[in-house]
Amino acid sequence: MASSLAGRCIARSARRHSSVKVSNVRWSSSISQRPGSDHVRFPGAVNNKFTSDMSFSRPSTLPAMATYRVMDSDGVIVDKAHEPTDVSNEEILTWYKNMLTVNIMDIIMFEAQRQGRLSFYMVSAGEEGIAVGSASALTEHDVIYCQYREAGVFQQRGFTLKQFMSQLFSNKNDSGHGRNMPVHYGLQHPRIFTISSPLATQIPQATGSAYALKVQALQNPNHPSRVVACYFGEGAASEGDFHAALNMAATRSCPIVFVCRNNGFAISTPTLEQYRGDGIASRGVGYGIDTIRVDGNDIFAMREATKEARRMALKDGGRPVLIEAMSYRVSHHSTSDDSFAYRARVEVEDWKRRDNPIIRLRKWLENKGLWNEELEQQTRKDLRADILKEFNAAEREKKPALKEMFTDVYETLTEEQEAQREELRKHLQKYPEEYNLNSHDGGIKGL
Ligand SMILES: Cc1ncc(C[n+]2csc(CCOP(=O)(O)OP(=O)(O)O)c2C)c(N)n1
Ligand SMILES: [Mg+2]
Repeated sequence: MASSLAGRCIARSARRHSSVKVSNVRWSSSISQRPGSDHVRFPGAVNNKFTSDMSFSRPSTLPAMATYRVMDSDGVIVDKAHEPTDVSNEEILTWYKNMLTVNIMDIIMFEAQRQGRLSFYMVSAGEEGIAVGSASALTEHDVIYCQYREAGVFQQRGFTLKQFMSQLFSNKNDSGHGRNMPVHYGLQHPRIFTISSPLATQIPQATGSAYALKVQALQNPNHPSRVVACYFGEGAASEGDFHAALNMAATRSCPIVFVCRNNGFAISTPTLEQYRGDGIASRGVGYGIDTIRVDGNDIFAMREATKEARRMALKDGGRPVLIEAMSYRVSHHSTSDDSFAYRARVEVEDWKRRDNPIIRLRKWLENKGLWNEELEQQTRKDLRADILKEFNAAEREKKPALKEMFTDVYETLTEEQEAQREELRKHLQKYPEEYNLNSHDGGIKGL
């Protein structure tokens, strides 16, 4: 019943939207070429002219897509028409504090991993503006898929320090019950899907979600309009999943905003070795997707571009939009990486000095008289104290109950799972001194 209703809705929407044009085109293209026409009408290229000038399109001769910015590196708004007027100073201060929170948390957690208190960590240094700026333009109804370097999205959406720390320490309060590597956050509310390690898998999933939202909107037009926002790195865009997802989103006209963070590296592979085209933006255009390249160090540009992308994504029943956000990965890839093995320290230092989304917004706030050194020092001190409080509490907290190893795959445990649990129980009873059973919630009884 539900599926047939969905089917009717899709069919109705298809008639109402893009397919109307497509079917006309197909119909007219079936009347072969009109004599004397200067246009070609192949089914796969419906609007192009004949030419007797044989010239190959050479991407290397085309200008690179420009990078949109609102604010320069001195925190000055370049074109006063783009002064952020749709948002209060208080809200802008919240963005600043959110970027600072993630930045301070990164420093603490990176160190904690080095001390052996945490198994793994990834920082998002230099990319806080992309995450916080774009997330600030989304509504609470929008659905989000992330890669792993977007802690700022979680922070902007209200993920609490306790939630961050519970996941990082895999304790019993972790919503994922300690089954994931650190940094693979996720929570049903505020509607952010759990991060998964295999690159790019979230991109087709996000397109599928956007298609579902489109169908939902047709079934229930009174539901608040919503889009999917899907984040990924430029390295992930080398996966087949990226291409399938973009093409699917384009052909099915799905309401989705793709946010590609182009930070110059996929672990040790620099972008020059990843592609020869004009970044990831040119691929969006290739798939017939409205695309913009944005300065990722400029939080105002990120917000404005995402807000507009969101509006466009909802227009006429839905369409995808691609944002390529440019930045430089000033950090190592993760705690498992030493990037000075493949890039010069001086290059990183140069980028750190040259630009940074946090310093840029700070300059803007100071120019406005909204911020000063004293506030900076006090805020940093307070945030550090808040983070350390949750850090210490989470580190001391019990690990998830042992039974969580078996739950949440099937609604109830299968016979095989029951047998495996029993086998584990016997093993733990036989060798209790080999395991730190009491660090788990309920000890052996928690199995
Ligand atoms: C399918 C798959 N292949 C390879 C990896 C290993 N891997 C993890 S992160 C990464 C680089 C991704 O680079 P990018 O998408 O640019 O994100 P960034 O780390 O720069 O934020 C690679 C190759 C993986 N996790 N999954
Ligand atoms: Mg990258």
